[in-house]
Amino acid sequence: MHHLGATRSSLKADHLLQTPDTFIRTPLPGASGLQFIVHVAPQLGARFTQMTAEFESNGTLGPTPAQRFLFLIEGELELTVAGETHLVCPGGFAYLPPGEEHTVRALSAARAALIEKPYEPEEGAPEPEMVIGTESSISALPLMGDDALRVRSLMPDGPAYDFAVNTMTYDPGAALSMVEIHIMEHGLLMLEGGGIYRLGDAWYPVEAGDFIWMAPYCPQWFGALGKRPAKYLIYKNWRRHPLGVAVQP
Ligand code: UGY
Ligand code: MN
Repeated sequence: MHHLGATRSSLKADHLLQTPDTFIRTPLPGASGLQFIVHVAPQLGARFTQMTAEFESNGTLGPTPAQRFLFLIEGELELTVAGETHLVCPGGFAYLPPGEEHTVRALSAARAALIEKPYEPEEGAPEPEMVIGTESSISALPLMGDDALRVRSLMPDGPAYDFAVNTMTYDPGAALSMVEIHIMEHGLLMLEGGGIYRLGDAWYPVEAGDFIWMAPYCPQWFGALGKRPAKYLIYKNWRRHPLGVAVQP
């Protein structure tokens, strides 16, 4: 319920904070029994899309022209790919390289983060390979030696892969040690807890359920507040030349 048009959501040239009270759902081609919240897309200047897919039980996802990363937030999904069927539970994720045919069907009402990006081939690099995993089975590494801020890398890192998706978990009071300003853009979904996000020259209170897009070079900093850890899922483009050309080996 809006109070005279007030919302925490904010759109600026270099960032978007989108809070659940401003989410609009839309159907997309090829999918049935589910709706999409398109958080960010090239229409806003991003070079990827990030959506939340909200499945009814038995809903099925359509194909994508791009590579796809799926992270399950709630419910259960069945992923069929390369002749095998996998059960995906909350915290489960999958990376489907471009052209990897697959089907996704919901076994219950479910909610998943979907990140899609046109693949940028790299001269001499191997083909990217499919990944299916669970966040909890990935080791958490302290960021810059800070045990109170832990990063789990869900994607493999190597020349074949042109983006990364991580979870970052902040103990109460933990914060990024610096204001970051970098060429990579981010798509970020708050999964747990909350805190203060600096984006550009604004400081926003944020909490679980919020989405943030940060354009390249958007100044960014986060500090966790409250009595429980804050956790987010974060996308960044990675390992490709800024001019967008394949570099000769
Ligand atoms: O990977 C990152 O750039 C990350 N440290 N950024 C962020 O949390 N805003
Ligand atoms: Mn960053």
